[in-house]
Amino acid sequence: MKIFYSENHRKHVPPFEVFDGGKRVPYLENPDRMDKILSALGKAEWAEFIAPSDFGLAPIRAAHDEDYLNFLATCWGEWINSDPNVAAAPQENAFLPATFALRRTTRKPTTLLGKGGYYIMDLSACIVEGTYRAALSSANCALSAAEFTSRSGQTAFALCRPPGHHAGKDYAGGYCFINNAAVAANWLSSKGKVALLDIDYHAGNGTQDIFYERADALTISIHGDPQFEYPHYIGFADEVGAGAGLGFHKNFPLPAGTTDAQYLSALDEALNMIRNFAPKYLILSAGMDTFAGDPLGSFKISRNGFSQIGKRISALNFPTVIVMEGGYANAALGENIVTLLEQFL
Ligand code: SP5
Ligand code: ZN
Repeated sequence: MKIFYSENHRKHVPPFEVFDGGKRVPYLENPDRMDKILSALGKAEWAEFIAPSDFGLAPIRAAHDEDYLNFLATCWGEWINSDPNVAAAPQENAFLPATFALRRTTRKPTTLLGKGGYYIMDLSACIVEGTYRAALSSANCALSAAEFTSRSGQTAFALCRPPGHHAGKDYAGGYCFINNAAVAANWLSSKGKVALLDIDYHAGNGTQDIFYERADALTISIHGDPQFEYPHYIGFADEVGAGAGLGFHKNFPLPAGTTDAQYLSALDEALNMIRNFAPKYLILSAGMDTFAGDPLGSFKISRNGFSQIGKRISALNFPTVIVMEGGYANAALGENIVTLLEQFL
């Protein structure tokens, strides 16, 4: 299996994030995640690593707002110039606003911190010097995998970091800046219908946002119920698309403690919807934070559960682009993703 991966993520290492309650904790979405995955894939003789090609900004602009992308591109430079304390200790600092746009006011702010609160939804999308470059490379991994899949009809894995599925048209959040899966899906959509299935523990709010009014892409997310779980404001069962996209989005909010069996029954329903939609391509947003031991999750998915999940998705038999999303139980992360990928060989 072709694995598209870039080392450029290593410069995106925010020194902290802020949890609910204002607690500063070490950044959970860290390069060690990739090291664990690389080490597990290194033992798999089927894994073939390829550096991504540079697709330029056009396919990223096609899924995201231009002013938002300009903000991402210039944020760190402006931040470091705005405060001598940041310039004196850049490694200990991150750009992280503390004031957020109330219900997305239509007035666009002009100051850096104003833009921060307008374009960022939470305190885990910290921007540091290497963030923008890492995010571009991550999107290029997804695009390169999509190109390979469209050319060969074979399944490919985009080993993306940072992840993407919380990033909407014009906002960052939940460790995500550019929505890698959505950029790749939009790129593929010129060649035929695309289904996006999101199995990350958290609702794929960004992907939902980007495709909400489109009928040429079916988006489905299976996740912890936003009634109790992040991202709290989106991912409910009654959100089913709008306008031309009505009926082309589906959320499966599941309770805390969800077991393999409960999960697989929701997955089967999702897979039936995908079969009926009959896409030309499938994009799988593969977050592994449904794992029983994940520090951000509440589900009880086992290693065997991941193999069942992979087996059922793979049985759809669509050319599939698997895109890495979350997963923070680093010690088990490598084996978990390899278990999922093996079902597609
Ligand atoms: C891609 C992805 O999985 N992003 C997830 C971002 C979640 N950020 C919110 C963190 C909320 C922290 N809650 C602490 C729960 C500790 N049990
Ligand atoms: Zn997640």
